[in-house]
Amino acid sequence: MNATMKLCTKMVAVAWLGSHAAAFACTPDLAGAKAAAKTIESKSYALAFRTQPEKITIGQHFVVELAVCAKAGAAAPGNVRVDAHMPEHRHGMNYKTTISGVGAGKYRAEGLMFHMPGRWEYIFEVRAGGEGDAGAVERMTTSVVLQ
Ligand SMILES: [Cu+2]
Repeated sequence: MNATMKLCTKMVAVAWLGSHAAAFACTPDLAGAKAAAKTIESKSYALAFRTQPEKITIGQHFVVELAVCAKAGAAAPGNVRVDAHMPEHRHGMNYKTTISGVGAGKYRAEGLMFHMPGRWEYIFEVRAGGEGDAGAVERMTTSVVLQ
């Protein structure tokens, strides 16, 4: 496929998504966790996550379980990154997280720790895999206040 054709395909995909995105949003499946999971969206992806334990304790490691799905016409997620920071304090966490795929669009991130009270913002980055927009990164954020 030459560059011009590629560009055309992309423009068609974007136009189509623009008019149908809301009706065709996917539902990320975190089995058995619907009630506790929080769902956020970007242009191409929907992501649901929950923490383990559900209530985060300051200074205690916790796990984030998440599920990602591509909306209609979007490239499948290639890989996912999870990070968190305190926007008002301009610092991140003191530990690096590790994330592993656990099958069917599900991931498990370990080693997160919020070491002080205040507003923490999760940053989820989904990198497109496969064809089409492969390599494009979309970022989703949501925050939680710890007391
Ligand atoms: Cu801080």
